[in-house]
Amino acid sequence: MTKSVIQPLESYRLAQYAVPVSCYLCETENTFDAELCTHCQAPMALAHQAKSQKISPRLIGALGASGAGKTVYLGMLMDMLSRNPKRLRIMARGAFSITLQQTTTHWLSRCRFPDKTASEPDRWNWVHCQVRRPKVRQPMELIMPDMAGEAILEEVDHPHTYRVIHSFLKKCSGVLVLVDAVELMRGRHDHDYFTMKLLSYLAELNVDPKQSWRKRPVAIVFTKADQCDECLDDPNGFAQSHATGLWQQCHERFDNHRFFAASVTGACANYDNPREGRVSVPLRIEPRGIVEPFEWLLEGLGK
Ligand SMILES: Nc1nc2c(ncn2[C@@H]2O[C@H](COP(=O)(O)OP(=O)(O)O)[C@@H](O)[C@H]2O)c(=O)[nH]1
Ligand SMILES: [Mg+2]
Ligand SMILES: [Zn+2]
Repeated sequence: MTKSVIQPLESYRLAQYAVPVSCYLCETENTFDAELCTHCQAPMALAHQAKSQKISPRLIGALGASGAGKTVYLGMLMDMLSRNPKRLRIMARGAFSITLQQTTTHWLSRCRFPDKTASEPDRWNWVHCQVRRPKVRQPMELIMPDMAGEAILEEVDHPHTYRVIHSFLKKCSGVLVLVDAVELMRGRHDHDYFTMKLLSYLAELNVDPKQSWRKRPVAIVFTKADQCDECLDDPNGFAQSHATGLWQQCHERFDNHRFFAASVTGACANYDNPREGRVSVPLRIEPRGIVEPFEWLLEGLGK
């Protein structure tokens, strides 16, 4: 004998699927419960957060080759801003926005640098935060992802391979471009070429002159300045002498650019590990020049 069972008809659930949610980056419509955008893989949490706010968030990019120091820089920036409210007051939106800061400080406090960022977009850390500046009434909502250098290079070399990067940079209001100063000082130009490719990608991204990158703020940040006094003293002069092509391109294509130098550590030691090769160990955390490029960028956005 088969027992009769009452099966509740939950068709009201389907109604929720009838109202799509647009991805914040590429505007593709997704279902309300999608975690990542089906088109570009950006987290849909950004769209949900943006919908619940009056001000629409602006996008800020931290770009640079793999190993330039993006993860360490962004993690330290968020940590410094959240601890020094006199300069800029920052409030993370959504628990996911704290992970980058948490991981960076976790490893630095154990005298290690954080692991390399995975190249799959679904594994990147995104930061969505509200920033209040002294003497400015209106707060800003910002979104910053920590993208992998390999993915950025792949997109620059073969546009549209990483849709999330393409959509992001089209809509982005300003960028911090990180360049490894130590590599430049040693005469290795991989980071220099990478940055030049990236800047020409940006310059050619929007054909409409009204949306072009010419007027958007571009901060070039020389990282690992603890190992390169020359760039700490005069970042502009350092660019001119050690990254001439990059310096020229900035002058010709970006009206609103500036060179900066930054470092997270005061000193590092190196040792050879049979499994990982040469490993760099942060001995002292002594951040310098971390907040300045970000402050300058925010001023540029406000104009
Ligand atoms: N000396 C020095 N080395 C740094 C600094 N920041 C990063 N590094 C080194 O650069 C490596 C790559 O940093 P990471 O932030 O992961 O680079 P990303 O690939 O651009 O995200 C780290 O493992 C460190 O060895 C710094 O401020 N000073
Ligand atoms: Mg990284
Ligand atoms: Zn999307």
